[in-house]
Amino acid sequence: MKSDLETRHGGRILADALAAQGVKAAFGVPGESYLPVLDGLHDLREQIKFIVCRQEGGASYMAEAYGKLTGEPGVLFVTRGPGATNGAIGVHTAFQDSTPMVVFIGQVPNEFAEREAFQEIDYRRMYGQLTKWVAQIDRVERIPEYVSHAFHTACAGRPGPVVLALPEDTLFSQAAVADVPKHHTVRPAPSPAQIEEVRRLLASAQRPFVLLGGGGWDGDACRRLQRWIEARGLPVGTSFRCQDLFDNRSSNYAGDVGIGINPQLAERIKNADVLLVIGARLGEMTTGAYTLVEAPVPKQTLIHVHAGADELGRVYRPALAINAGNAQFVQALERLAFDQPAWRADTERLRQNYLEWTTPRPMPGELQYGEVIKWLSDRLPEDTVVAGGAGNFAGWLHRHFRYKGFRTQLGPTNGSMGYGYPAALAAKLAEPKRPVIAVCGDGDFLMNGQELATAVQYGAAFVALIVNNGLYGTIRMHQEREYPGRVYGTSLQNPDFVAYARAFGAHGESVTRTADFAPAFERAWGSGKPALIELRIDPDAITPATTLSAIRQKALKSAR
Ligand SMILES: Cc1ncc(C[n+]2csc(CCOP(=O)(O)OP(=O)(O)O)c2C)c(N)n1
Ligand SMILES: [Mg+2]
Repeated sequence: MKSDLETRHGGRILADALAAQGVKAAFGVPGESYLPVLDGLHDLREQIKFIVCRQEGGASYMAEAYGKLTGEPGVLFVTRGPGATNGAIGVHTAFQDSTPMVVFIGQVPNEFAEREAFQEIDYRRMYGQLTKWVAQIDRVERIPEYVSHAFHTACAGRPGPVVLALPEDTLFSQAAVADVPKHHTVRPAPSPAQIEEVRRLLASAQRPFVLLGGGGWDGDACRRLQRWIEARGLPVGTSFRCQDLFDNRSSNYAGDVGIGINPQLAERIKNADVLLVIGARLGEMTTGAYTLVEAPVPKQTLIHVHAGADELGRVYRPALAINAGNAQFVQALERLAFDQPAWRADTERLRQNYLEWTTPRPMPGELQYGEVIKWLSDRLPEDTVVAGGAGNFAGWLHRHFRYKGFRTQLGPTNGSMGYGYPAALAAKLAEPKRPVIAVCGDGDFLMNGQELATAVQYGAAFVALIVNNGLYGTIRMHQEREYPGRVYGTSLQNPDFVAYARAFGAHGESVTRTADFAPAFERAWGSGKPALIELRIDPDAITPATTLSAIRQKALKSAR
């Protein structure tokens, strides 16, 4: 009965609503626009950790990475106007990466609405295309309902971000309302007829290929699917930056289907007769810019399984479209048992290709970055979380690191720079017992280098590698190819990264030769502090397989 309920201000009602959702951490940068929320969180500080960050871009990546790692919505608080604009980057990442996330933004009081008051933005319009749902909570009594709706929406079907704007008067007002229990995650299941059709199509296939990707997975579903795939002898690949959905050491694993794909794997996917895609969106990066699978009617018999009904038939008209959650589909799949001895030879051949493809090749310079990644892959504990950002440096990581289990990889499938460092930090805060490393570019790292202060403040001991080539290398590569010799706007003058680390109270190392990496890593790993290791690589080594000078020569030759 309402009259028996305690009267609380909006900020406390919101904090209690988060606690009811099981929220344990929230990331943000404070603003005067949501002071009552901080006051509410102060009461619950033993239950919910509010991690105060240095820039909303970093905070929003942390919330996204937290959601990606745990499967529970990452929670972000930003102030109105400038906080909301700074925070957009992680919301876009959550949208493209299908990560559950709930973002709270301060808002001008209702009485000032639509006057373009101080820092006023209509978030429904601003965030409309970046989210699953945007709303503004105009009445204090309805906070529990809106929060419940937000968590349901973020997790249901294809997960994604939701934004709730909080007008100041809603937060300062008082009400006596009941809390709402934790949300349910609702995902559809396949029908028996659909599973029978999967059996019929797959059992008669000569060159099948399974592709896994997207959001909404869990460790149990991944392990069970792996067992099923191994028992069938099927070859499997993973979509762009979703390499941890299948143990890369399995002899059925054929590699990642993303940027810089193994050309033999690409050919094999193009020539597959049946393509079983589970959870992946079949986006531009995963389809080799829509070349591996032709749009809109694929040559392969496409079985597309996705939790979001909107994704089915969005680009490709599948032979069989199944609207199902990944776990629900795997559970149904487990009832099917069939085998085609012919598949095994093909799977073995693909595996051999993968092993050759992922063996590091020599690159210019004294520091062999591919060997460094291989060294880490061979030695880091199996459950280490490896967070990466966007840039060519990530190419070596994708190619030479073997991911060994679910959620050992955190990467932005939307190709958003600056992700690796805050993502690693969020992982360390979410699961302090797990080892964590970040792999960053020099350009990439400095987009959120300020979060080193957050790592030090919360004692998050993880090692970040900064691959320093003094370039926005990816763009330089494209520039040399398109406009050879006309270098402009792609060179970087970097700080002394060791001094930078030390200035924050972190551990710093710089490595210029391959042999010096292991001892530097051991020191950083053992420092018990946030640590940075600068890897000075030869800028000519632009990808694991080619050099800038080779790209320039080739472009000049074809221009002649
Ligand atoms: C937020 C953001 N800004 C710009 C870009 C465009 N971009 C993609 S890669 C890249 C350069 C990356 O430089 P660095 O981190 O040094 O990695 P490198 O390519 O040199 O290895 C840029 C500017 C992007 N993807 N994301
Ligand atoms: Mg660089």
